[in-house]
Amino acid sequence: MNTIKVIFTGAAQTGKTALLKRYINNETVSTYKMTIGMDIFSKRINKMNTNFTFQFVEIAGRRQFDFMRKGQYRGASIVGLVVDVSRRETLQRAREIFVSEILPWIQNSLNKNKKVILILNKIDLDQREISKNDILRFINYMSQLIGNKVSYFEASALNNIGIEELFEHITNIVNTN
Ligand SMILES: Nc1nc2c(ncn2[C@@H]2O[C@H](COP(=O)(O)OP(=O)(O)OP(=O)(O)O)[C@@H](O)[C@H]2O)c(=O)[nH]1
Ligand SMILES: [Mg+2]
Repeated sequence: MNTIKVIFTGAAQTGKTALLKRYINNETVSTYKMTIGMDIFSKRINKMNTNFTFQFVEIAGRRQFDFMRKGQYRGASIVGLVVDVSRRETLQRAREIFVSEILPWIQNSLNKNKKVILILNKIDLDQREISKNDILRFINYMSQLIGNKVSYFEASALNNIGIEELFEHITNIVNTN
């Protein structure tokens, strides 16, 4: 069987669980329940007459689980890096995670087809602490280090905005591998 491993990472409370539950079960996560360590969500998808199992692994954002983070990347093809538009510190945390985890994951892998997706979540909120310019700068920064492996999506797990496009993109990546 073809299993594709996709990591969802980013600061605590950026909406990783909410995005995945929206996509997998069309479930709304309205109260925060922290993920403990990590969580796995699976979905079977048929592409080009082949069955794929997408294994989405969420790495919890809370600092108390930092000791568990690094090992999760083994065997992953795609990383979704989630940022909360209403909290600037989540962009800073994304940059840290990029440098300390995503960059080594890409540099140490023999397979060159790794992809990184920056996901700006909670775009339903009017309170914005992250601008388009901040995002562009961060994408440029990542692209200088890993080339054209970076794509960018905006979403609201709460209001179901951009979810289909995001996961369509993720599940289509296998077509080009
Ligand atoms: N307004 C708004 N709130 C959201 C959205 N997505 C998630 N939330 C809320 O943000 C909080 C955190 O969501 P989670 O999905 O649990 O966050 P997480 O990234 O999984 O957090 P950890 O598991 O601790 O790393 C919850 O209260 C959600 O209801 C969104 O798109 N818009
Ligand atoms: Mg979570």
